[in-house]
Amino acid sequence: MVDCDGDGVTDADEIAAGTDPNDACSYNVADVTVVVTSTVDCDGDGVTDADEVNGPDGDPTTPDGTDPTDACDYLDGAATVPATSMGDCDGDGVTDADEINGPDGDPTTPDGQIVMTPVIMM
Ligand SMILES: [Ca+2]
Ligand SMILES: [Ca+2]
Ligand SMILES: [Ca+2]
Ligand SMILES: [Ca+2]
Repeated sequence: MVDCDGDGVTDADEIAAGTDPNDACSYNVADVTVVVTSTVDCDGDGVTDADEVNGPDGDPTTPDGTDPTDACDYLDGAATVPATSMGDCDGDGVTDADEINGPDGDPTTPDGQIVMTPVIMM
């Protein structure tokens, strides 16, 4: 049950399905049976395929992940790598890459967001 490219689909299943067992961006999401270990972000939304397919609970067999082939389908705040998608999912004229990455190009820093610090009344 080896999965050489780490996309969560075993080599045997990939060969049977006609996808490339050595290309972590070539697989059918429906064929994922093991935990995704690749570090690629195939759709460019800044969320790795592993995070999208495995989902918050880390189990790829439960359908709580987002679509790793749809740059408009991702969880806010889940981006860990710079987004490369030049699409504009919400149609506001700013590319997804610019929206996700922010001015410094790093999606893990909260630039552009106003962080409210709770005031604790003693
Ligand atoms: Ca594979
Ligand atoms: Ca593959
Ligand atoms: Ca992605
Ligand atoms: Ca996605």
